[in-house]
Amino acid sequence: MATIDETFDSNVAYLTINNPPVNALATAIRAGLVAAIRKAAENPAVKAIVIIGADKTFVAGADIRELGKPLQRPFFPDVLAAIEALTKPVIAALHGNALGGGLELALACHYRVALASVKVGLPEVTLGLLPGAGGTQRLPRLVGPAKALDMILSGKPVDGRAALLLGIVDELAEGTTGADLLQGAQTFAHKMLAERRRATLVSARQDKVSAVDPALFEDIRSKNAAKWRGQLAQESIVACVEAACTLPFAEGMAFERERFFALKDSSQCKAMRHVFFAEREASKVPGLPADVKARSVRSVAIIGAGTMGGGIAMAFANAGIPVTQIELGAEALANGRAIIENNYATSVARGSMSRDKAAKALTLIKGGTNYADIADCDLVVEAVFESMDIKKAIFRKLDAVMKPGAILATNTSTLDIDEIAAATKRPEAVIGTHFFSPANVMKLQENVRGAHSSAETIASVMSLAKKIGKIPVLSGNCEGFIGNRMLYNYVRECDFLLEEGATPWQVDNALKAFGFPMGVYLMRDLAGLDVSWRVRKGREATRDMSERYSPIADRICELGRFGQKTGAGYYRYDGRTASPDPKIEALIESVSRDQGRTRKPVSDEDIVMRALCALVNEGAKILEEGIASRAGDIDVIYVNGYGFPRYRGGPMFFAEHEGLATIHAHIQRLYLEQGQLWKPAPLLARLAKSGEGWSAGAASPGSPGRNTGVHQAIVKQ
Ligand code: 3H9
Repeated sequence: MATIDETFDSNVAYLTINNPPVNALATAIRAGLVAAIRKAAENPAVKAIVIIGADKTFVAGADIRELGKPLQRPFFPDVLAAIEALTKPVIAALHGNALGGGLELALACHYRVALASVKVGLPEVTLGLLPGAGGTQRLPRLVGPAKALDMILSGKPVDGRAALLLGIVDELAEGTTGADLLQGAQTFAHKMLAERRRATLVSARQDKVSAVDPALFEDIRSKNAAKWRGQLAQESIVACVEAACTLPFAEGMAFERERFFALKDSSQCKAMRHVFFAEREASKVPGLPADVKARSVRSVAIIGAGTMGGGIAMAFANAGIPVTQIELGAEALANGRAIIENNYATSVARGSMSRDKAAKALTLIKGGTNYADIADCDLVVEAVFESMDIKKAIFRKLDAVMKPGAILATNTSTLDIDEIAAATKRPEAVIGTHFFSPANVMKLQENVRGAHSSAETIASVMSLAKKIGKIPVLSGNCEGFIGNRMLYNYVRECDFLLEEGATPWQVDNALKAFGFPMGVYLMRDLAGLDVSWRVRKGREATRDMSERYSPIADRICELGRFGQKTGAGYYRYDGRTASPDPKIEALIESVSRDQGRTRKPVSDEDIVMRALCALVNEGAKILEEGIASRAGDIDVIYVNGYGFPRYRGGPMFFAEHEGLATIHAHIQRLYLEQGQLWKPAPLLARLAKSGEGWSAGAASPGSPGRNTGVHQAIVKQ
């Protein structure tokens, strides 16, 4: 129940916002606030008002679910105007999160008292929005337009101490609990009353927003033009903060309101709200018994101190979990350690991590060469070279030494979890934990359940991923799992487009214009072309020769061009700067000639649609097979692991937004033109006909192991 709980104690009314879990400002809360404020205003015994959040937090903002519908009265800016207009002092007491509308509410109060641990910020930009209840008008008046822009454009919160220094809060309360905060707010309220102090309303302050050099806004616009291309919220945020510096408060509010509504109703905001909820839903596994408990993981071992092993070790150490890395010899360990040290030094130099935190994390990472040293660890993650034989040998050893109850995880990005698990006598403890590079930075963790992974093992890795700040998604077991299986199709079609008339730079630019941070070919050059070449050579004997295959990547590797690290790949490089290479254009043209193809101009729209339809068609198969539980899981993987623009919501959201019938018609056309590889996924065909969305087509939730059953059928094909 969303309520405002009202209590009264020696001249002060306490209004407690109670709407678990995050005290979002739903309609009932806004209405409750208006009523409670009116009552307190009319009660002569009340001399001051404290607004506080129930339980562990103030307010995480507007109720995001309500943003998808027409907004209901009382409108939020009106509620805030009523609070600001009160003649009795109103004190916001902040703990936990004071985000978005939560901070806007606090800024409309006359004073702010906070715990040092509070997080205050305006993260609306992460939802494709701007603060729509005065945040763009009040915050610049408190902290100046430059800092306000920094906070609103990044969406990043600051803690209580930083907020105090910035002038966002007036005083920090001693202690760490909600009770401490209440005590602090009470003391503050009595001090205000005793001193008969009158606060200056934030909306009335002009010192920080008058005579601001307009160059500030032009600078920000021009510096970020490339980064913001295609996105709507950022430019509107700059315009609103500029309005705070040029217009009277009331006019600035009206300007903000107009821009807020334009964004709220945009497809970008809808896409980002979809991703927000999909990210939270992804960690909930359908079909897991309700009473299953995640095991507590207090120590982790990593097999392999290469790039992935090192990144994974850092991810655990950053969350305070001790890690032991195992390598074959002292030299490999020392090399791995040096890379980790260097990575931490870079983070400290960039200011993204404090020196203390980096030093502490480093002390948590140890190395060794003896498996016996890790026998007592709660979890071991194997992160070695992608070779089934090597992985099986490692899992045999792990099975022999690890204590009963330990979780045995593999970081494989493609290999069969069941085959790896079969090398042990405890397949129920084996699971995939697919991290993305750099593993200490990338948020996605694609966990892969095998046929025998126990519910406890699954629950444990899903919960642990959240503890270390990752976004976990559970995949079934098939080649490439969700992410790489789809990527394979996407890359394949881009290669075919090269043969048909496009160039790598045209493909890359078209995908970048769609919103990917990097096109396919720059990405492949950066990752290195040699590894996948080796994989392709390994599969050559079993490849289906009747299927279309592009030899372009192989031909480039045959020239010793392995990407950026060799100074040449699809592009040629001057340091890290890539430029188109006529030699590659000639090579592609010769491949087209060899195949007897007449090259034709390909439009950027065709490139994007073909690449995206390749993702969607495979995504639909993955959904129907139950490899993914929900379309949203696929979107979460693509947004957080593959650079799919968040403001487009992920490939499955994109398809639904375009209309599944439209996407199906496009794929059907490609099927007629290109053949079997484009056979429309049966689920897509069905939904296109019925007019339903993806939610009508996901495989019904089953018990753990359901997906692997599907996988076995795939492997046999
Ligand atoms: C806004 O304020 C607009 C205004 O400027 C203008 C208005 C006119 N609404 O993340 P968690 C749910 S826009 C509804 O797992 P954590 C969430 O879905 C808003 N629901 O916890 C989840 O539900 P479930 C600006 C919300 O501890 C549960 O709460 N504010 C909201 O890891 C727990 O969430 C933001 O963008 C919400 N506002 O992190 C802040 N927030 O249990 C958005 C959360 O069913 N929120 N839920 O899966 C966050 O960043 C994080 O949730 C927070 C807690 C840091 C608060």
